Amino acid sequence: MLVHEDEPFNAEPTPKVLGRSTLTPINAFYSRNHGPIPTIDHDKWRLVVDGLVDTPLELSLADLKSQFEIHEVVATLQCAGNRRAGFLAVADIPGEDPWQGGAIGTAVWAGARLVDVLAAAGLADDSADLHVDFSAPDVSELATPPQAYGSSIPLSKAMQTEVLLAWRMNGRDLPRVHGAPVRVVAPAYIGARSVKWIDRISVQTTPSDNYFQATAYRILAPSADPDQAGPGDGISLGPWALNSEILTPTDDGSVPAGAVAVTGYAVAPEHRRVVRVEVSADEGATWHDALLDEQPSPWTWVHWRTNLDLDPGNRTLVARAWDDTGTQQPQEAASLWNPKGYGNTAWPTKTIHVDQERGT
Ligand SMILES: Nc1nc2c(c(=O)[nH]1)N[C@H]1C(S)=C(S)[C@@H](COP(=O)(O)O)O[C@H]1N2
Ligand SMILES: [Mo]
Repeated sequence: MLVHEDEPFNAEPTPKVLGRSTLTPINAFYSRNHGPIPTIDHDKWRLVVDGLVDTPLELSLADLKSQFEIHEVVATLQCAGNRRAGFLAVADIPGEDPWQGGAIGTAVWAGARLVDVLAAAGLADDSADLHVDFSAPDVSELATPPQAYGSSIPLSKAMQTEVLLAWRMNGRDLPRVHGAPVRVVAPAYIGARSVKWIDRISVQTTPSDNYFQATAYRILAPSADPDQAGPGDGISLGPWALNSEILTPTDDGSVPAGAVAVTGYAVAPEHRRVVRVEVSADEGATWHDALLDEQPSPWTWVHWRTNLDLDPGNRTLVARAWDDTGTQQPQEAASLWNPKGYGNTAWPTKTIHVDQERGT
């Protein structure tokens, strides 16, 4: 793992490791934290469900596991800061980790559906324009003022069957660093909404007023001073946008001339599919279709691969993904740059050295 920070712990796998499998092993799954990882006594843990519901609940872990049907969802989590490193050539982003393309991973999550828990709490009007607020106990000193982590999703998303209160990951009990005993999994939304160590769910008329919803995880205007940003500034992030990354070869890597294997991943926005990924070795003059691996579920990335016949020399590889609305990624990171460095979905590029073929 490439560790960006020890405290709070922030780390991502290397591209090679991430590219090894469609399902990311737990020990290769990125970890994104805003404060210390809490130690929670699973016997004492309670989940409160309150707000605009008829019958507020207080559930123990045993209650949650016994009163609700367990469901499995194979889903990708991706941090809004994934690929931020690609913004740094445009302009510096102080105070934020320079994530490469590894702030993303795919796991088999299992737990109760959020919609089932809301129904048990007697959610009155599931069609109303409401928000589901998530609270956690980990206190972040990075927030202004320092506060426990929280965020929210619209009720319309919370009602969807893919949104889980998960206590299992890849067939094992959810690890502490990934939110044990229970975390939210909100597929196709920025990772910040998949609140770990959740202890309270509240249905309310407004989005969370937590720092990490109201002030952070927003696209500020390029000219804005992030230190002056306050609640409501910029564009609040929820669903993510079409994105892709080249995993191999790696930047500055050397490969022998001939057939060079190029691999990576692509993710589509919710309710869309990645239908084409192209790779170019001549700055987009010509493109080669990559083969798409099987996608385990509509809520995951797709891995892709192709071989390019490359002569010796320095080459820049470029990739771009298309979804089933005919949309493809923006070309330039400069066109997306924002002061907190969220949502870099520009064409990924890798500069490589193609050596003489062995034996020539
Ligand atoms: N309680 C809590 N939940 C949290 C966070 C956090 O710091 N505290 N980080 C969020 C962010 S920004 C991301 S990208 C994901 C990362 O989940 P992971 O560490 O399991 O990969 O958790 C989200 N949930
Ligand atoms: Mo994140």
